[in-house]
Amino acid sequence: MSRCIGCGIKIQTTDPSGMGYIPEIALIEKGDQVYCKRCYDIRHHNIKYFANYNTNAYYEKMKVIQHQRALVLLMIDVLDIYGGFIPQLSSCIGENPVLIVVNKIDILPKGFQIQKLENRIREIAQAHAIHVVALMMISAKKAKDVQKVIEKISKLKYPSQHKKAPRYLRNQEKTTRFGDCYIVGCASVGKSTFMNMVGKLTLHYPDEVITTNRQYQTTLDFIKWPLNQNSYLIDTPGLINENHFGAYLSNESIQMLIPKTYIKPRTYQLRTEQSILIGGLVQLDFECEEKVNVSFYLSNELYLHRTKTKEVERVKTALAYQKLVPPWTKEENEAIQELMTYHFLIEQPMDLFICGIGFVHIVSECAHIKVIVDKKILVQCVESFM
Ligand SMILES: Nc1nc2c(ncn2[C@@H]2O[C@H](COP(=O)(O)OP(=O)(O)OP(=O)(O)O)[C@@H](O)[C@H]2O)c(=O)[nH]1
Ligand SMILES: [Mg+2]
Repeated sequence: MSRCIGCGIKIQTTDPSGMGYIPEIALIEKGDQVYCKRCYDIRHHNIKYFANYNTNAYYEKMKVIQHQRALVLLMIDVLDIYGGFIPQLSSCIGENPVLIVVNKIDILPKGFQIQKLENRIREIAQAHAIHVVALMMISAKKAKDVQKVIEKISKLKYPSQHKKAPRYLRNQEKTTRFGDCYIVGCASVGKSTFMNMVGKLTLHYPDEVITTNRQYQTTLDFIKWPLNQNSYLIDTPGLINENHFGAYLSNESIQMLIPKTYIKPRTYQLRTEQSILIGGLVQLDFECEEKVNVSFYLSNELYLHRTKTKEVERVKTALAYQKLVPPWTKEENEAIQELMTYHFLIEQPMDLFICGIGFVHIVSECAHIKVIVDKKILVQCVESFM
């Protein structure tokens, strides 16, 4: 049975509304190298499809990795460094080594201290029960350091051929540590964009063989490309993290959360009893004796509204459906209405990470911040890495 070269799903010719459909005549004409109807629609008409949110099915699929000697390339979105660590990853991949690749560094503001961010990600990785062998920061879209990742995979696979390897290892031609390399990560972190870039750089494939898109779960099944003679580089579907705003919002809303270009941090000096509304998603209330400096690192398209805390309810009614979006629809709004209030005492520079949005850098020696957000969303307030 052939598979769609754009998303990996099994091709079928009987159910036009089902996944993997292609008319029989097209299959006969084009042979094995075909795109399914869904990929065609996404690639040529940017049509939206509803993602399959089944987390259990995702984990079941990924469990094949634990029975193999494989390298796991865990791809993380640079704006989602806490949410990017898949919760049950270790139960899927077993003891296999993990190469962490942080993608989309092109969206970081100019002059951003990337080394400090990298150190923080190493700390987060340590708290997870995975065997991290290296960490790299790339932009798959801009081809930045993709070649270095390819070289790293090769060094990890054939330690004996690495120049700095001990002499006794260098003599053993084919000492390999693992077979295939699986690219895993949450939805839309850029796994398929990375695959396409690797295909272009090393296999001389044309641009964009695999379908990529801002909508979640574009890739539906494993896609295997030759890594070398006897192993494969494997693209996998993305997990829709239940702690992430993206799991509850429509494609239109998600588009607003994903930065299209590099972030221009927005900085405010806030007085006590002032609030900031991040679209219609999060409310931040500030209580402080002196002004607090707050910088937002999130999509430039996401609207921030500053107001007095006592005015928040009035503002919400007055601006609803105009500026306080996302969410755009009643259904989305209802999905994120189990509100919970987190209280954070700020006595040194701190960063507030909100899964699916980005992070907020807060500078104060004495402030109390209330974060009001749906309880499903992961919120972390930690000592600043900047
Ligand atoms: N700014 C920026 N955007 C990127 C980068 N890599 C990927 N993207 C964008 O992120 C979106 C998702 O990319 P995909 O490659 O489809 O992501 P994926 O991880 O394969 O997603 P699923 O298949 O849904 O799990 C697309 O709009 C890409 O253009 C990058 O390095 N920088
Ligand atoms: Mg993909």
